[in-house]
Amino acid sequence: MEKLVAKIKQAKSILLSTHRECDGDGLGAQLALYHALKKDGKRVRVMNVDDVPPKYHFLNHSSFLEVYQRPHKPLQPHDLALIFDTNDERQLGILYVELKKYSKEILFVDHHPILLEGPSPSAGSYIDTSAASTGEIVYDIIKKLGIEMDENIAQALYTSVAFDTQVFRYIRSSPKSHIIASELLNFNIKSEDIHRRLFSTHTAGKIAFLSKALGQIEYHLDGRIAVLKIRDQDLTDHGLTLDETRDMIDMIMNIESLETAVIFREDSPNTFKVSLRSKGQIEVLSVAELLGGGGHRWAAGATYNGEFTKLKDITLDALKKKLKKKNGST
Ligand SMILES: [Mn+2]
Repeated sequence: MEKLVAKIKQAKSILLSTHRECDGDGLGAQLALYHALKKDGKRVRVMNVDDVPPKYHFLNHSSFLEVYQRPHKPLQPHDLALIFDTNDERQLGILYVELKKYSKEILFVDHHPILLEGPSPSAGSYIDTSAASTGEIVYDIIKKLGIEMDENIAQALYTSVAFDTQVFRYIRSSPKSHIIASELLNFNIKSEDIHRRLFSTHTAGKIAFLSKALGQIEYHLDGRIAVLKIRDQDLTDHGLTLDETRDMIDMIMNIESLETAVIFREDSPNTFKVSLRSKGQIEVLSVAELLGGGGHRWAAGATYNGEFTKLKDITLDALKKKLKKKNGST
């Protein structure tokens, strides 16, 4: 942390980014540091590889956040690039290739475990898997930089913390998320409004889609594993965006009998986004890695290219083996 903070202090020009299909954590973390570094007089650019989902527009980033896939000012050489909420360069796609050309140094600031198979994060990256959100880490960075908190920073950090903890449900057995939030609430941020914007943005189309999709859940191993396949076409038929399927797996995990769930989202023929969750009896990170992905021990994912039947077999076999091993039966 000290080394990271020293590098931020030294850098005059900094670019901030996060993983593709950004979420409230990565986005909140990068925006919080943007506001803080601007106050500190740095030259800062915020650039993501793809569009920010509309539900985050309350963060008022449109005047400065640039999207690589959209028209943007050409990249200029900068001292430091910081990438939040991932340590896997593939999560930035083509933007990472560009950043390598223009950055004196690229560092990841993250709370995901480093992948056993896959690219290693650049040397000097800061990864703390005990942090419940990347926002928690950025809070520490801002404190160590000695930059005073304000409303803009507080709103962005609160978004990070509330998003990744799902409003303080998943705090990794630490009081830190609550302690940080209690400080942020001293600023004029509308916490209940933020909770609604993050988690209560269902459209009628989404409910119609859910009523259809949830009826197709398959259960395995006495209801301990749930499997659901959703199709790109069903999403577009109901006017949904990809971001709107992100919370489906967490919804399914509310089923009491479940230990683990998997959603296969077909994005194009033979391309699937796989989401895995576990309540903690088994880890699902290695299953995601088996499919070429990554994530956390109990929440992980992958993008898989290939036939669905093969993908489903590999995934279910791995999950069943783990659960059976855990329960001492064959
Ligand atoms: Mn995160």
